Amino acid sequence: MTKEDYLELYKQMVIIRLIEEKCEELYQKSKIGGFMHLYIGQEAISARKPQDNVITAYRDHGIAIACGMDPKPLMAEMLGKVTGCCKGKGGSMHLADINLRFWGGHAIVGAHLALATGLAWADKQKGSDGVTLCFFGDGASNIGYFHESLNLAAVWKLPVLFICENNHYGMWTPVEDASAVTDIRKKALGYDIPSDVCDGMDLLAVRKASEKAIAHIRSGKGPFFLEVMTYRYRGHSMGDQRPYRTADEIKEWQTKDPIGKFEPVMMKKGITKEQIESIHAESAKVVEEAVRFAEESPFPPMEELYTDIYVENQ
Ligand SMILES: Cc1ncc(C[n+]2csc(CCOP(=O)(O)OP(=O)(O)O)c2C)c(N)n1
Ligand SMILES: [Mg+2]
Repeated sequence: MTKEDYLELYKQMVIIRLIEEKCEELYQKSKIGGFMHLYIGQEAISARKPQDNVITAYRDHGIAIACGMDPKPLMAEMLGKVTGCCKGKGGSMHLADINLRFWGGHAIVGAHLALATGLAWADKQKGSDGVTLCFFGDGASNIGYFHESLNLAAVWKLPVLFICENNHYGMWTPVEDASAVTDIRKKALGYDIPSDVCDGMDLLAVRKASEKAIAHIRSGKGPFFLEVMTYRYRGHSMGDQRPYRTADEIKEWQTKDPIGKFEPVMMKKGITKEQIESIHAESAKVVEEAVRFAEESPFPPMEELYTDIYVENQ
């Protein structure tokens, strides 16, 4: 990777972090409604160049940015405004933009794995060399859809990368209390899907592992399973006071912060402290402008209640 790649990916992580901190603030001021799940701590996983189909669960803000979504329609969607990526009707858990091949955040745990399998099947039918990147949590691996999707993807050798973001908890429940195996990738063995594991707090480690996995899939060998070890600093969703984990545990993970950890790596590559500081200043401006855009945008008109419900036959 070039110096420019490092700068671009770093900026992506910083923007995600700042957007999440801003969303937290706006939620506390009741400007954002509904459920909201923050990605803080998991930025290194989604930070990558836009490519292929991407689909994820409700913890989707960072992944939307990594797919190339402009912070303005993202923030407008958070505030329920008509200029949002889903005209303000999706909200935090349902960001989507199919023009970016970002097939959205999904609130039903595990359900989107079946959609990912369908997207990959469509690519295979069309003879395209597209790959579907499907992000989901450790908790989702206990759901029936997970097993059905892995099975069919393996039987039909579909081009799908299952990326399990193992942040060690499903809501308040630690992995070991909900899953018979704590190395989630072992579940892929049951479907003869090859797998790998990497450090999700390390941007370069995630890139290396995902590039290897994607090359495997693109060569026509069928699905791959990547388990990414990570941690969310905030609660499961807003209002979660985190009584189920200690302050020391959170602090320990914060010493491995994906943004902080990447700075010395950038400096070794010849990037200066001033360049890093200017990325922070530029990103803060981008987020500020996105919030202003969202706040100044109108709410959708009442007629919007009746649109985008059914797809017209074409
Ligand atoms: C089918 C279904 N069951 C239960 C829920 C409630 N629920 C929402 S998030 C969640 C935990 C999922 O944890 P994980 O897959 O590890 O994702 P994370 O939130 O850690 O990113 C649960 C049980 C749901 N949304 N859908
Ligand atoms: Mg989890």
